[in-house]
Amino acid sequence: MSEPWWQSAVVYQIYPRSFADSNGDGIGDLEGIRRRLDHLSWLGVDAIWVSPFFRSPMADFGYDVSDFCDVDPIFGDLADFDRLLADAHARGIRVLIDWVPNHTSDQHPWFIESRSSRENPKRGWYTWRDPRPGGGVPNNWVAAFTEGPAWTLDERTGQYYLHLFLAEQPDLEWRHPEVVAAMHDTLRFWLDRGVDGFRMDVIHAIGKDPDLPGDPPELAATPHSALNDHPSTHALLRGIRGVLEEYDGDRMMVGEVFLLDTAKVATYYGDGDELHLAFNFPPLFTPWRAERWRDRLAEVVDHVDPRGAWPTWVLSNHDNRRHRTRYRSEARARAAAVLLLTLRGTPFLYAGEELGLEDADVPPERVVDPGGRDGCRAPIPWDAAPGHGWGGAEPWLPWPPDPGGRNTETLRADEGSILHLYRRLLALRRRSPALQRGDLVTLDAPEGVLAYRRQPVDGEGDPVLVAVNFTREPVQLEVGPERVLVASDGVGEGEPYRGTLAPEQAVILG
Ligand code: ISL
Ligand code: CA
Repeated sequence: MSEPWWQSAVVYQIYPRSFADSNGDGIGDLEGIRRRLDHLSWLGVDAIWVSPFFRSPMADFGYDVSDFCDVDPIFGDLADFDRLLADAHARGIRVLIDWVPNHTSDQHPWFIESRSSRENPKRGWYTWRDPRPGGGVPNNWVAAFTEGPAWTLDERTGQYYLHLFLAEQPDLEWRHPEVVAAMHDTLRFWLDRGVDGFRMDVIHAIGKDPDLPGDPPELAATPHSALNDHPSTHALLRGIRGVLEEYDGDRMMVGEVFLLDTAKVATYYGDGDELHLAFNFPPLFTPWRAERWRDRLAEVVDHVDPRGAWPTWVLSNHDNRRHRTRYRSEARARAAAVLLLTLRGTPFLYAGEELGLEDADVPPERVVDPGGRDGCRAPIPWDAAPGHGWGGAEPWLPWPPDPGGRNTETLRADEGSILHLYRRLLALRRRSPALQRGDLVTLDAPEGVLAYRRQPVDGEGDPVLVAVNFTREPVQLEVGPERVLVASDGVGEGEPYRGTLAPEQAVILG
């Protein structure tokens, strides 16, 4: 039996506003993505995940959806989506879209109806509660971004509605069977169009404790979305999985489980009947230290592997500072790329990391995101010319640092660039069964070094050895007669390994 495609795939996240603009309005769009597919083919990614492009008032830049089954005009239309999908598929690139099941926009027709009166048939599609006796919010849950209450009073009907994010993002009530049916239909809409699957936004939050118990006082400042872990979500996920299984062709779902605890994240794989993949975010918040990374690997071995589940790895996304910024040097970003692309599991790249982009420095007057996540969403520079491939208008956010040097065109012309390193890593992965699906065995290594062997599972292909020097010193590491397949700094590639790792160098040997 052949293994599912998403286990050996490398997925590339595209934040559509920031990727490529086709009509010169300064905002990226679907046609812009389509025109840049050659870059992704050249790089060698297997799949793209496109962050939301649905109709939206953009209070949370598309994570507030007012129509799950249409494209927002700022991004194009359904025909643009169909063309993007067809052209991606023609290049062998799968397409995942971003499904936002926890909440809608407050401008979604469902919510407009729901809030119109207590008797409205859609009242129960959202979570409405009376004020507490004597007035006040129903519980102490805190919303993300604002750090204010997760409740807003609707004056007209005198009840509060729940929103784990902005007040413009009311939470759907997944205990209501009509919500389940309506949301399943939104999946079918896109599955019918041919998408390969979904990234599912804050999926761990869709089921809530019906009693809405308050969060413990010591966690009262933490957004409830980072704490919600109610058992009812698991049955909901099995229902969602069932919808995907109505379709042929290995459709998949990767869930954003924003619980910073790998043991909890692992439960969302269920018994092979919930998520195919779950994002595990503790590594994304892990500093550049060998011991800390060793712990992260061990947590996956302890909690994900025993379920027969397949891990994921991610270092950057549209919600957090890029790892190039967090790790503060290109040498580390390069070594981190070797790590990310050689661990056991499915790696997720965030557009621009292959260019070694840093977050933009966004002056206060240009900050537009209520969560302050603008820096990592800076536009991708495509060439060295002043508009960097974005046509005329000033893009919606400032450029990242050094767009004249750090752009796709300039780095493609430089074989020593980080962009070429990513390409060589992807090419090696693609021809190495050990890297794609092999077991991972951690090896003894000097302090500050992480070393592991990737061992082919069924004797298919050769094992490879990976060593990452997290320190600023050269380190001796004896591993027998091996050849350097890839080095993060390019030094010595194709030559025999000499037994020394340069400072902050990572190598793949085989
Ligand atoms: O963004 C965060 C911290 O800066 C996270 O806590 C984030 O709220 C969490 O990862 C959930 O994120 C997802 O849902 C949000 C949306 O704003 C994010 O962009 C999305 O990735 C609400 O839909
Ligand atoms: Ca545009």
